Amino acid sequence: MEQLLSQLQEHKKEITAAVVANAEQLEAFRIKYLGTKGLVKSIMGEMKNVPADRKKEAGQLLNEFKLFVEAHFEQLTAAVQTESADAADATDWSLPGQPLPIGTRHPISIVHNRIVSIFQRLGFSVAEGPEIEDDWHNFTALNLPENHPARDMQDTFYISKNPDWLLRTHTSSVQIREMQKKDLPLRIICPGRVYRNETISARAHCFFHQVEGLYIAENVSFADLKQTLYFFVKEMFGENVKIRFRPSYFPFTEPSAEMDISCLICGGEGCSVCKRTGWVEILGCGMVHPSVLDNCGIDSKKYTGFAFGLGIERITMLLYQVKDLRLFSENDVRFLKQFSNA
Ligand code: 2U9
Repeated sequence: MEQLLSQLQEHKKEITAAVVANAEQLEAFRIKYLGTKGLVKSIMGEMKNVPADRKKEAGQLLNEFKLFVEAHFEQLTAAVQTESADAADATDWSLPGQPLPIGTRHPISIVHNRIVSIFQRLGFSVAEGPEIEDDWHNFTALNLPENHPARDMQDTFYISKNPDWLLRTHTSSVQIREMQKKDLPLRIICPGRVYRNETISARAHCFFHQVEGLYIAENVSFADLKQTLYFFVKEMFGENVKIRFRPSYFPFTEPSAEMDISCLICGGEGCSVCKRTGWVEILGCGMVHPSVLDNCGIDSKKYTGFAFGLGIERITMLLYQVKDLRLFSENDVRFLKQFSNA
C-alpha cells in the first residue's frame, strides 16, 4: 500500500512536468496516461494485489489519481487550443496589404472643378471672398437698394450682433469687391457657397453652390457673352447640345437673359425632365448694369461687361440625373460613392 502511494506520487510529479506543445504531443499524452493500455488503466489493475482490508482505501487513492490525470489532460487540451488559435490569428506578412478606403470626390466638387477648368482655359481667374457679407456688397451695390422687391427672392440669414451683416445670397458680392480694386480689364469667376432662407425640400435648400462670372473691359458686348457661354456649354455637355436665350430680368444686369440647353435626356423631343418642352434652364446672364459699374467706381461710359451666374447643384442634377437636392448634403456614402473620382 505504501509502495502504491509513493508510486502515485512519482507519477503525479512526472505528469505535472510533462510538456505538451501541440496536438500531436497532446494525443501522445492521452494515449500514455489515459489510453486503453495507458498508465491509469494498468495501475487500476494493481487493485487485485491489494489486500482485502485495504481495498477501499486503495480504491479512493486510485480514483483520486485518475481524476487528477483527467483534469490535467483537460488543462493541457485548453492550452493547446489557445495556442493554435493564436497561431491562426498571427499576421502573415507575405499577404497583400489591406486596401485603404480612399473615398470619392463629392459630386458638387467634381462639377465645380470641371466648370472652373473650362473658364480657366478662356482666361478667367478664380476670385474668392467672405461668406459673411455686409448689406452693401450683397445687395445695394448690385442695384438692390433697401426695400427693393427683388430682395424678397433672396431672403437670407442675418447676424444678430450686427444687422448689417448677413450670409451672402450669391457670389456677386465677391465680384463687387474685385471691381472695387479697379484693376481692369477684369476676367474672373467666383465659385462658392451661398445661402437663402428657404424651406428645405427636394428642390430648395438653405445653402447651395454657385459659380458666377464677370468680364469687364472696353467694348465687351452681348456677342462676347454668347460666345463664352456657348463654349462653356459645348465643353460641359458635349458638341451636339443646342442653346437658346430668353429675355429675363435681374436688377444687376441690363439687358438680362436666361440660357437654356436642349434636354440631355430626350435630345429636345420632350420628356419628364424638361417638362415636355425639350429645353432645360441652366443659367442667368446679362450685361452688367451701368449703375453697378458706377457704384464700384468704374467709368460706365468707357467700360462695359458681361456677367453670368449658375447653380452647381442644378448642373450636377442635370448631368447625373439626381432628383433630390437633399442628397448632396446628407452625406450618405451609398449615394456619394457612385461618383467617379475624376
Ligand atoms: C456683378 C454684376 C452682375 C450675375 C448674374 C445671374 C444672372 C443669375 C442665378 C443662377 C442660378 C443665381 O444660382 S442661381 O440661383 N444667377 O441668374 N447671375 S446675372 O450678375 C452679376 C454679378 C456680379 C458685379
